[in-house]
Amino acid sequence: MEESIYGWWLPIDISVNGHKVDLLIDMLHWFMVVIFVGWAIFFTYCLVRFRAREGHKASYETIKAKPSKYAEIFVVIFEVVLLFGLSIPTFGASRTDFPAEGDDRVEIHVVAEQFQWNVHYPGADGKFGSTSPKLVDSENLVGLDHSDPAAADDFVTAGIMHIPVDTPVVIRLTSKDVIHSFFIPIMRVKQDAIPGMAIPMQFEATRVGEYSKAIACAQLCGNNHFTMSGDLFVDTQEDYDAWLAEMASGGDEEEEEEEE
Ligand SMILES: [Cu+2]
Repeated sequence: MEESIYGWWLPIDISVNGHKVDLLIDMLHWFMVVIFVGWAIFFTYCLVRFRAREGHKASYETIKAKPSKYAEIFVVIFEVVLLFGLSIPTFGASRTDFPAEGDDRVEIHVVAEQFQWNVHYPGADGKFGSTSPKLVDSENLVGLDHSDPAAADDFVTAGIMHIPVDTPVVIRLTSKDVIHSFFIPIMRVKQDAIPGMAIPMQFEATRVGEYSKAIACAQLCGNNHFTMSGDLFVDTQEDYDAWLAEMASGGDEEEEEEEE
């Protein structure tokens, strides 16, 4: 919590794929700077060069010069390179190339509600207990079915997410009520949480730390939308295992959890 995660430019990046997103953002902004400055100079030049003067008559012929054609071809090529060279591969890396089940990965279910992120962990057995909307109440935040043996060691935190460092994390995201958007700027990931859909997303943290309010809701979801944040803890594998064990055995008071 010591470290400020938002600087004057982009937030700190502690994810494996984040630098590609940053490269795209940087390139697009520099491209816009070049175009803006270029057009501003050309516009100013035209205002002076073609101002109304005695003895000059306006011509409505379009320009035949080559430079404008070259500039347009350059813009098209640049945008094709951005799209196929950077955007689509980046999107693919973070949205479609999921680590297979059984691989070294951590799976966590996130259930959004007004105005809180409920984070459901499968416990030591690695199996998520079944859930049902009918079982949701103020105690049972995700509607865990306690008659399911797989649910016995499951636990749920509210607004607190622990993940291990250097391990792919797969989130299955859904919502209890309205559309929310699970946004972790320092991981460069954002995904809408939609009622009735379980949407997978993934990221991998590269740096251990406690990141206060690192999880935000990026979809205006009601009056207290602005309070809908969560703390992210990126732990070493040992710390993560210790936290899981602690939570499975009842946890501490600060963190809400489900017990049988
Ligand atoms: Cu929200």
